[in-house]
Amino acid sequence: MTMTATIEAERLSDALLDRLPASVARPAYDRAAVTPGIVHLGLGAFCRAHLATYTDAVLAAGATDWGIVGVDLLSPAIRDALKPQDCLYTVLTREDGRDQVQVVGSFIDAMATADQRDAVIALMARPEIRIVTLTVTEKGYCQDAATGALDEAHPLIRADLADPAQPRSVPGLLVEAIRARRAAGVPPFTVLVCDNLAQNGTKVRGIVIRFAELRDPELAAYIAAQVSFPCTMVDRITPATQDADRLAVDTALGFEDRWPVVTEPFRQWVIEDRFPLGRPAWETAGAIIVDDVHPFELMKLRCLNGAHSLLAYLSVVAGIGTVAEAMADPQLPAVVRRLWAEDLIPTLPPVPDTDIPAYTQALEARFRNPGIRHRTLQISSDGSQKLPPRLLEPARERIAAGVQPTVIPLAVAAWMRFLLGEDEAGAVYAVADPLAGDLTRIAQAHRDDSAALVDALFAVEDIFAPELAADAGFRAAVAAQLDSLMHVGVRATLTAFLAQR
Ligand code: CS2
Repeated sequence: MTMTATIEAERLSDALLDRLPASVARPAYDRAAVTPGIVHLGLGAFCRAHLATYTDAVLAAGATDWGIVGVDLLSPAIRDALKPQDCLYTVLTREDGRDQVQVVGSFIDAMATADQRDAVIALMARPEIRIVTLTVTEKGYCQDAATGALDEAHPLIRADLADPAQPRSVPGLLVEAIRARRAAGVPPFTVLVCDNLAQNGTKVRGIVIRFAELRDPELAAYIAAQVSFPCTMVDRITPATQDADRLAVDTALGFEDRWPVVTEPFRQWVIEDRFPLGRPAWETAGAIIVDDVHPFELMKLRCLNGAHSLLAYLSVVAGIGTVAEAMADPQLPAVVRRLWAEDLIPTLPPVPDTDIPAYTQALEARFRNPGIRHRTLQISSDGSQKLPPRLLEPARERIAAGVQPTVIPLAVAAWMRFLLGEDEAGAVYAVADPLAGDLTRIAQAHRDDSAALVDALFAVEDIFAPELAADAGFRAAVAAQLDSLMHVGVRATLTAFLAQR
């Protein structure tokens, strides 16, 4: 027998909050007194760095009826990590080597649809739940990304229409919960979509009503008349948690946290104030309450997320691992600046109290934050869902205004090159996308013929609106960039690109 018994680190919990190091911020309120007011669908890193931190501050200011019950939708993994630690977890905020550590308490319970679907629906139907918030990613809404309408052929939608009491899709779950509330005489909750869709609330409203129409037209009419879907703009760069993050957090706490999140200091939340059953006073924590989110959302979705996608596809193909590394590249920052100045900012309406060029300068600093290891491969996922609102819609608007975009064709071409699934050094990576099967098949079929590849991908109507696909100038520009990426590579393509004006 050896003497090296492993000592299991004690797990973060309510009972040991008092024993955390003084530098660690923790819930400044009695968690036992907090009751649920929000059900949150989608327990990933983002909502835990965003919604939960704003709500934590509202609870610290004295509200007791806005606790959040988080629902894990894909697998029960996050629920299973959080439950044994009383749903507490750590938010590690990093910038310039300055770490701030905060234990967040606003999730008061965690569930998973994988094995608790009926209980989740029953909770959503309870009168004290007044808001259902969602971070389920773009694809979670089962939309046709080009039109933003419900994808009626989606396997989950078909399954839910066949068996609506056992929903597996997000529209199916929302509609079943609203139906159950109505049957119990409880007015509907507000649906607060916190994903990066253009006009997110309005779009999801359309998707949910359409699903309900296919299920029960009378219920659809009720939802159309009674359920509020405010639009929001959400922003905080929060990569998927990595093992090194867990280690850093455990070291800072002196205790074990199985699923912390690492994020940047910046956060922004702009919300339309349409909550018939009330809402937490999120503005006291810095949220901006407005009548119309649209200008804010366009600015963020295009400038931040559009630049992310451009960087991600060029970087994955060139073998550059993170956004911060991409921003240390001699060429990529100049390409991003041109994307903002030439193609995106001209499409934006004025944004209240905001200087848009200054906003993009601040974005550049955020992208450079070396404390945030945001993997370009993570951002590359779900391009079929992300490209339309981030880059294709602005391209369409520029063309409609009589101007060919200059940088967007390069971004679209980089995505097409990315679909080959192999970087320039021959390293293979997975193309993660709900349409991955079709897209990678098309890419492989035309891997030696850039013009044929562009034609075949432009024909995918779920991604390219017919108007944009039909524009010969845009198509030729994408084809020229793709040809260059395929034949001379990212570096030489960028050299040529930056040389022309
Ligand atoms: C990113 C976003 O993964 C992505 O596609 O562009 O997750 C981005 O980091 C957030 O929207 C920032 O608010």
